[in-house]
Formats: sequence, structure tokens, C-alpha cells
Amino acid sequence: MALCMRQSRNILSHVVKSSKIGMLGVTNLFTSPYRAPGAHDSRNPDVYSREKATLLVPRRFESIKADRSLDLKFKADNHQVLDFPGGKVAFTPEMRFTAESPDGRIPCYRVLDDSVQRQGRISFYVTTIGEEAINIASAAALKMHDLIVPQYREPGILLWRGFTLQDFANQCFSNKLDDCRGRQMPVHYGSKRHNYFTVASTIASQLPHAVGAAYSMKMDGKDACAVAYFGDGGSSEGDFHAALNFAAVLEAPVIFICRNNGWAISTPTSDQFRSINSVLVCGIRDGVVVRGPSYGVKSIRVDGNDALAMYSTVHAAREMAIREHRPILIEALTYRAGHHSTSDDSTKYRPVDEMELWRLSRDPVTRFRKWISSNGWWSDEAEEDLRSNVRKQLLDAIQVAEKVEKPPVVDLFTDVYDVLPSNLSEQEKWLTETIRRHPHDYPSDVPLIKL
Ligand SMILES: Cc1ncc(C[n+]2csc(CCOP(=O)(O)OP(=O)(O)O)c2C)c(N)n1
Ligand SMILES: [Mg+2]
Repeated sequence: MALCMRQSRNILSHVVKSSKIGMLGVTNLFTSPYRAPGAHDSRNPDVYSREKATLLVPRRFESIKADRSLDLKFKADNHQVLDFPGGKVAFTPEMRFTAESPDGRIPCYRVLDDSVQRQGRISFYVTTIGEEAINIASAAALKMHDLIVPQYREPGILLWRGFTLQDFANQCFSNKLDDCRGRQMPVHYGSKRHNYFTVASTIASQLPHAVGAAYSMKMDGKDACAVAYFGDGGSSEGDFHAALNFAAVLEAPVIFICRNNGWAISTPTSDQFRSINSVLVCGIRDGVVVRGPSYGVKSIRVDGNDALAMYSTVHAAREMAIREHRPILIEALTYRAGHHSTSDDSTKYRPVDEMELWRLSRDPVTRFRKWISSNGWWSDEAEEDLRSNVRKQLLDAIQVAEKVEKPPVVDLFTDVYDVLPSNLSEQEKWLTETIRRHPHDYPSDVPLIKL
């Protein structure tokens, strides 16, 4: 995954430059009333369209090959549906943020379809597999001074921002070069240099923090927003609801990006929520996105496996969040194609066929790669070079990280207080004495004090 992530930094910026994906046009709703594909409302055909939503469409570019291929895909996509663990969702080529509950299941914005990803290798080595487009494309749409408040499946944003493979390896091996100095679990990255809040294990606890940070940015008049990432499981936590309400009331420039990947470890989304579209008399269940409008938060559903759709959505959301001082909720539909973590075996609770379908036919990296290849911006040779190159760099980084010594035990007590409070001094003394008395019960490669 990291290979594709690294390279996609260059490719995406090339794509962005070439295709002007960043240029978004606002369409007047009165001339373009929204209709969900296939939806029909005999009660009031215009009930949803007017004044309730902002419709943004990528201004597409007539002169280049990419435009034409995208336009073809748009036409082909109109009547497709995504068979997602949470139910069937229709696709739409229109980027539309809803301000209130619509009168049908909220469609899913997408630009690139699946047909471009039928072939190609899949990389399996980290558990962000299947969710790379959310990571990379959103990172590409943001600015470095936007604060990232992650869950734990977003290392691609750090990679995009310049965190090196050595930095990743140092964190995973908890050595003394790790920014967190071994105080965190592996993969709980954090980097002040990259404006990336440290991952917390407690899911969704980061969401109110992101709102507070965004509010402070607004008060300081900064041209920046906070961007909080979380999973469908995170959206089942109280902190999610507190954060959305808090953000709406404070008019905080925060973007909530929910990676709805169908699973919270072994719990499917069908066992997690019953959120409905409240406008319908017999409301239909509609995942995470419908919750936004209930809190007064503009919201959109997007195909999280479509890098182009992710990019333009986050780009537009950022503009709205900062210029209009408002929170935005993005529900990115995706699938956790790997196990929850290396200690999980998801074949115990979900069909292998389902996993294979998403890995082989709906992989976002393959989809994006096919698209850039078809436009002549990438080739099999470049792919091979990149893969072998990065694999070597990664192995080197791991070997180096393994040899670097661990931070001393006393570092457990530093970096929070200028002057250590007496209770922590006592704990430090007690811990070092215990280790001295029972050295065999503690790892020999962790020094007690700074050498
Ligand atoms: C407050 C809290 N409750 C439970 C857990 C245990 N836990 C760790 S990950 C996880 C699932 C999270 O699922 P989701 O938010 O959908 O993220 P995903 O792993 O699918 O990316 C749970 C329940 C936790 N870490 N924190
Ligand atoms: Mg999940």
C-alpha cells in the first residue's frame, strides 16, 4: 500500500495540474434540481432541491483525454448501485452536500467506476488495504496547516505529508528516534512536524478534540481547518454525536471524514446503527450520512474507493468549512479489505468471497492506477521499478529501526509537565527500584536511565 501511496503524491499532483480537478463550479439549484437516480417523488418533485443543498460539480475539461474518459464513465455510472455491507446505494456523478434529510436514500458520489480495476496486483502488508484512496486523496486536497486528527487507519496522510519510511519503522519499533519515544502502541503515529495529532486507541475520542482545535483556528482567523477521521464503529460512540452537535453550534471549520468500511472489528454496520431518513413516512435505514443534517451539518456520501471523487469532495468541503465557518460530514463508503489488525482473522465472521470481491474487483489503488495508465501517465515498468525500490527502502528502514536502542524507562515521565508532580516522582522511583530488584522480569534492551 505504501508504495502506491508514495508515488501517488506525484501522480495526484500531476493529475490535479493536468485535469484541473481542483476547479469546482457551483451549479444553481433552481436550474438543476436534484433527483436521486431512479427516485421519484410524486408528492412534491422539488421538495428537496431548493435552498437546502449546495451542488458542486467538477468543471470538466474539454480538451484532454482524461475528460473524455471521465465523461464516458459518468454516463455509464448513472444507474449503477454499490452493493455495500450496509445495503445498496445508487451512484451519482454530482457532488452534492445535503443540508437536510433528503426524500430518498442518499446516493454516493463517484467519478471512476470499477471496470478500470479488474487486473493488477494487490498489496497486503498493512491493514489500511482497501482504504488508500480515502487516505491519499483527502491528504492531497488539504493544506499542510490543516490539522489532521486521525483514528488509526490513516497512515497515508502522514506519508503524503513527508513522514518517512524510517519514521514509520521507528514508531513501530518504539525506538528512541520515535517521536512518541515508545509511549504509544505501534501504528499510533503522531507528528507535530506534520500537523498530525497522535492516534488515540479509544475510538472517537478524537472527534471533540478536532472540534475544539477547529474552533480555536476560527477564533485566531486562520485559513485552516481540522480534519477528523473515524470509522463506522467510531460513529456509534457518544463522542461522535457530541462532536457533531458541538461543531454545528460553534460553527467550527471541521471536516468529519467517516470511513464506513462495513465493519467495526467483527460487528457489521447492520448491527451498529438504525439511522433513518426522517423525511420518509416509513424511513429507510441510511448509514452515517443521514445523521449530519439532523445536527445541522452539511453532509455528503462519496465512493471512498474513488480517489478522484474523494479529492474533489474534500477540496470542496475544505472551502466550505473555512469560508462559511461550518462543519462538514463526509461518509466515504469503502470496505475493510484486510483483517481488523494482525491479531484478527476476519474469515471467522465474514465470507471470504466478499473479501475477495473487494480486494480483486474494487481495489481503489488498482482503479486509480488503471486510470492513470490509460491516460499515459504511468506504465508497468514504472510500477515495477517503484515497487522494488520501495520494498528495498522499507526493508532497510525496518533493519535500521530494529537496531536503534529503546528510549529509557525514565522517559515515561517526561514531556507532560515542566516540573514533575510529586505523585509521578514517587511512581518513577518505585518503578526504577522494582526493575532493579527484578531485572529478569523486564526487557534487557530498555535502559533505565538516559545513557
Ligand atoms: C471507546 C472504545 N471502545 C471500543 C474499542 C475497541 N475497538 C478498537 S477498534 C474497534 C472497531 C472500530 O471500528 P471502526 O471505527 O469502524 O474502524 P475500523 O477498524 O473499521 O477502521 C473497537 C470496537 C476502543 N478501542 N475504544
Ligand atoms: Mg469500520
